[in-house]
Amino acid sequence: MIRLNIDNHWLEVEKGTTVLEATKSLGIKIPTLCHHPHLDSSIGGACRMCLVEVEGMRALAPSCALPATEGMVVKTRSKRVIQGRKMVLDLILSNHPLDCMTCVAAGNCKLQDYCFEYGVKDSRLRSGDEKDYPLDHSNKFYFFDRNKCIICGKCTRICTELQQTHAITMSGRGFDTHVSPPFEDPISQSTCVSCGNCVSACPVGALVPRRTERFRYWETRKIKTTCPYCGVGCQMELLIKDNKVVEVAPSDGAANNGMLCVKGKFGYKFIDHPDRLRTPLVKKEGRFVQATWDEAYRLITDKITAAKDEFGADSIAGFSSARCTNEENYLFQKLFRAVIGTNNIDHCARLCHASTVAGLAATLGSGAMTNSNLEALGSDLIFVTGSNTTETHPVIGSHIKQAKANGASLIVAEPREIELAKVADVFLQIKPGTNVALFNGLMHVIIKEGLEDKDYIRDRTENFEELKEVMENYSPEVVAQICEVNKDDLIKAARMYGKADKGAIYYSMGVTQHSTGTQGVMAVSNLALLCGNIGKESAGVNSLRGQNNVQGACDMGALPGYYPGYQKVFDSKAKKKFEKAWGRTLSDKAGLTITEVVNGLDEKTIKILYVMGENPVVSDPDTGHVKRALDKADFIVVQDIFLTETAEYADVVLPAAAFAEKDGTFTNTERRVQRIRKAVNSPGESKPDWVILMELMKRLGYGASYGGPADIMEEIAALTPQYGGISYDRLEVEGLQWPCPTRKHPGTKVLHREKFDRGKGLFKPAEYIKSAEVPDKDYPYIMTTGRMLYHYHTRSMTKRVRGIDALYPESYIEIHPVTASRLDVNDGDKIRVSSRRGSVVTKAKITDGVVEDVVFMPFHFYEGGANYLTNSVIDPIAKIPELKVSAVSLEKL
Ligand SMILES: Nc1nc2c(c(=O)[nH]1)N[C@H]1C(S)=C(S)[C@@H](COP(=O)(O)OP(=O)(O)OC[C@H]3O[C@@H](n4cnc5c(=O)[nH]c(N)nc54)[C@H](O)[C@@H]3O)O[C@H]1N2
Ligand SMILES: Nc1nc2c(c(=O)[nH]1)N[C@H]1C(S)=C(S)[C@@H](COP(=O)(O)OP(=O)(O)OC[C@H]3O[C@@H](n4cnc5c(=O)[nH]c(N)nc54)[C@H](O)[C@@H]3O)O[C@H]1N2
Ligand code: SF4
Ligand code: SF4
Ligand code: SF4
Ligand SMILES: [Mo]
Repeated sequence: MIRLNIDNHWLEVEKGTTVLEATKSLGIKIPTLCHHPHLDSSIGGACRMCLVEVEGMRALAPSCALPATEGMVVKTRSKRVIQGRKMVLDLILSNHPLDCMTCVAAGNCKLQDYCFEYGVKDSRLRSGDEKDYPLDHSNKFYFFDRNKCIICGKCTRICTELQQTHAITMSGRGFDTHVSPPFEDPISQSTCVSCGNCVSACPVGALVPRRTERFRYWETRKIKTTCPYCGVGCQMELLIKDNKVVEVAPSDGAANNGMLCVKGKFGYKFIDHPDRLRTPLVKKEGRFVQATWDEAYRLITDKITAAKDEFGADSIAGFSSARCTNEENYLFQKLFRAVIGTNNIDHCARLCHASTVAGLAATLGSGAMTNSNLEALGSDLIFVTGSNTTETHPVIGSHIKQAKANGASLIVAEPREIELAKVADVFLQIKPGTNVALFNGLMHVIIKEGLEDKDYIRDRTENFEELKEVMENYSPEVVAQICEVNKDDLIKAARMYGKADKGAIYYSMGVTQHSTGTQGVMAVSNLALLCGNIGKESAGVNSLRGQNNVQGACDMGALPGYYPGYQKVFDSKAKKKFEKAWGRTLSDKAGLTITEVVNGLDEKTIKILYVMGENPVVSDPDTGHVKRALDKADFIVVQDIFLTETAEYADVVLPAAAFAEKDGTFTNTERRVQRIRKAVNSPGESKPDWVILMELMKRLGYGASYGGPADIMEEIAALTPQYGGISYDRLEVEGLQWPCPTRKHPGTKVLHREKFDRGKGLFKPAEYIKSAEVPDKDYPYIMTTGRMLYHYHTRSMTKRVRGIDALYPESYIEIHPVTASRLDVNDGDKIRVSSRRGSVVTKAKITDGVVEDVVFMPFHFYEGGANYLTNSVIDPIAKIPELKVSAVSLEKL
């Protein structure tokens, strides 16, 4: 510790603390323009606004870059300091336009605030030459006004050090120093990914978001909430004017370190979109007509009661929603289990991490991400496989790139040359569907070379001998051939992972969405156990959960075999516990999964389907089959915020409130339960999902009365051991990571530290099995599917965000240049893609990011949609469909 004196107060701070940081603990506010809490302070000091006077030093020093030293005496408000800061402002103003009256940043401009505070009206140094640079408004989400730039360097440092995109830099020298992409192109021509982190940080009006509303910052109020898109769970503030969200600002939460991606920062215009559902709709003679809530509820309860009487409760099924809150998912499964009487509830986790839940539950005893978002920063090796992290979990992707830039090694195993592959130390461009062989090959080398963690294996695991025996067959030669990778690269990767001290694995859909998905997950788990990487900080098996609340929807029991907290429906003790709590007899028969429900509709064993916040017509495999199945249903309810492609098949559509219009909690990928908060009123007569569900429960004769989501959380905490200590008052301060069993428990950062949930970690050796469909003469290409940065799933939200829709309005397929020339196809040409399930027309996107016989399609689009082609064959254990491998043919149109 170091003792120093600031403004006549002695205080102790840790070594390495800057004077600026030290002043904070005294509540002293020092003005800053270029300072950012997550940027490296050793290279700060560009704007010099934070000047302080230090006894014994002749010149004033910028406090943000000044390390505290023993006995230092600092003055932050002396006359000299004030003079110095005024001089800085004077200099900045000397060539800054004085148009605060019309500047959109007014009220959110630090320069304006400090000029007011220090009484600086104009500059004595003004040259008279007004700058007249053209605006760069090439980016769809923000613009850059060089005239207002004070060259503080914050934006370029954020883009480089934090975002790690290197899209903008400081160009020119002396008076000509300015911000621009490396080659002075417009920003849209750079590698910019529109994350907006530079925009949020700009202290003046030089980088500003494009606006659709006119507002002044002082007219807005701010509500802290959680991003409604991906599972990173970024914390953000919604700026509200007149019941409208007019801007979003990042918040410094433990999940995101103050960063956002383009969807969180700029993807909010769906909230007040005119397409929002405003009233219940009932289909009459094939057309939707507006209905009252009473009519809609009555119709639903009549149909449910009749189907239950005639065909039994198991003829009814529900799809819950990873977009909805924990409280809503809890009520949805309670409605089905306790009120309707069936376990037929599932949600999109089935198409997503069902294999993780099954695979990790078998090997570790708990199917959740073992470590936490920010731990990537401390890893010395990161192995990313089947996760396009920079596009699908962008903020975690940036943290991985930060770790790499700070010296960590990076291995990427992927069929496509994704952004992380470009900076990886080893890139294994594997053939889709060969994960198990690859992971086995890595283990083979690690065992052969004695790099396994012998103590860990002895103390914390079981069944190593069997693993060793099975891995024997996966020599680098064999594996290199199966995966179509270079043998030496494979060996190099195995050595790197085997020797790492803190080796973290990050994986997602490229591992799970296969007919052998569970084996793929178990193989990942084997690899991590083999090297003692589970239960350790900055290591682990990090299954990146996809949706904002898919972790929570699973935790809440929106799964056919589990009550909340993964308590099994066929476990008589668990059943009794819930029967007592809910006052109803429950079914001990595991319900049907999404894929089985679709088949059930097709076979007419399922009569009624209730879909809350999912869009299976676009997201489920084999769209043709899904549509035929939905056509056969007796009655469909869809509860959504928009009239989706699935809602078109509904008999009743219920309008729900979106994330910004209700209270609740989401659980992010690192198991952190975080609040969302009502910021605006929902449109028309729409209601929060929890209100709709509660009213339906009542009308079906079940006494449910919750004053609000906090009450529902109380019930959840009482019945779900992992959530036992979670309550709204605790969440006010910061999100909590489960397991958090008691009110005093601080939450859990790293799982399996001392022991595994199942006791010992179990090696479950898996053999490589080919994908269900392999290319042949008729369908010679392997098609894999997935996502891209800007769009989110079935686009119900992102297609309604103007900038995003303008960038990516339609479906496309990535094909290799050699394949394209073989087919005589040019970039942008129309192309027909066919599989055994169907045929679509899309556009060719030529890229050498894929290999010659592999093509990639994003599944976001309904027109020309990938899922008309995908294979609905499932993994027999997890019942997840093989969305990552199907055989297709290509034809130029
Ligand atoms: N922008 C955006 N972000 C999202 C989403 C979104 O729709 N848009 N959705 C969210 C959801 S729910 C999820 S689940 C996550 C998914 O996040 P990711 O899993 O990262 O996304 P995908 O693009 O489906 O697949 C990841 C990668 O797997 C690769 N892959 C394909 N086949 C194989 C294989 O056989 N082996 C290996 N090792 N890799 C393979 C693909 O090339 C792809 O780059 O993203 C979440 N984040
Ligand atoms: N080919 C292919 N297909 C895939 C995948 C793939 O990689 N390849 N990935 C799969 C995966 S991992 C996933 S997770 C699924 C996702 O599949 P879905 O969950 O079906 O996709 P979303 O578009 O997220 O659907 C969510 C719906 O919820 C609505 N919504 C949003 N907020 C609310 C709310 O507060 N209340 C209510 N009631 N509704 C709301 C949205 O408007 C949207 O219609 O797709 C799967 N499909
Ligand atoms: S654009 Fe803003 S953040 Fe970037 S250097 Fe200029 S004033 Fe600083
Ligand atoms: S928006 Fe993001 S990627 Fe683009 S310049 Fe700014 S920080 Fe860099
Ligand atoms: S990384 Fe995910 S949670 Fe964060 S802003 Fe982007 S979409 Fe939202
Ligand atoms: Mo997902």
